[in-house]
Amino acid sequence: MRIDIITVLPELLESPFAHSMMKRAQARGLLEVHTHDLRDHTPYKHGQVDDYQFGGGAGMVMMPEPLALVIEKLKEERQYDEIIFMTPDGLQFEQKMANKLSLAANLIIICGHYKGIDERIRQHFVSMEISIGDYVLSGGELAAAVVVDAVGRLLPGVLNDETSALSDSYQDGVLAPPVYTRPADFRGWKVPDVLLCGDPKKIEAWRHEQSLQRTAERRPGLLDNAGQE
Ligand code: 6GU
Repeated sequence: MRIDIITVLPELLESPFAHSMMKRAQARGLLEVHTHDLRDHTPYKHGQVDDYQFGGGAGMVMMPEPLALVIEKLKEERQYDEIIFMTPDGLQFEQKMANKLSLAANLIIICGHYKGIDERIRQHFVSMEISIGDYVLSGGELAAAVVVDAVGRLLPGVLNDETSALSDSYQDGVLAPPVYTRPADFRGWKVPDVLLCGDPKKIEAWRHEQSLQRTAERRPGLLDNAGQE
């Protein structure tokens, strides 16, 4: 998969993909992340990429021309499955969306700043708008990093234990069960006996029950949708 990220703050996107799983995904040739500094593509002087909004009001808006130029240049080079705009008024990002996006070959992600981007770019270029939650970030970069991480780890071959993505919280619509490691007795706080019993069926049953219990307590709404799709 190839992901092209358009941003005014490319530095913000260096570290998130330089470590751990995302680093491995790229080293294995399974994921390519390319960031594009919008200021390198603007036809305006002094790297200008934003301007006052028509009709007045506080806050700058990202101009359409620089964005259109980068997007068009990328589209000449390959076909994109989605052109995504990161915005707090987008569709709420969730695991199902990550699963779907992980099947794409090429994605463009546009990071918004200031008051947002000129509406005409959304109308004529953007195919999908994503928000990562009901709060406002100062720009789309951190949100884009969240999406790339969630999608990138699902690419076949990225996880060492192929089954482990399947047992993630949310993957079957329920939260993951609690996990323990050594020592079995830590300050008198003991690991549940069942995990030490050696019977995989019993352990699986316990984990399933814990998942359901945890989901019922913390996110009861998830159970209404569990098992669908
Ligand atoms: Cl995608 N962008 C910004 N700026 N804020 C957000 C967001 C995105 N998702 C939640 N808050």
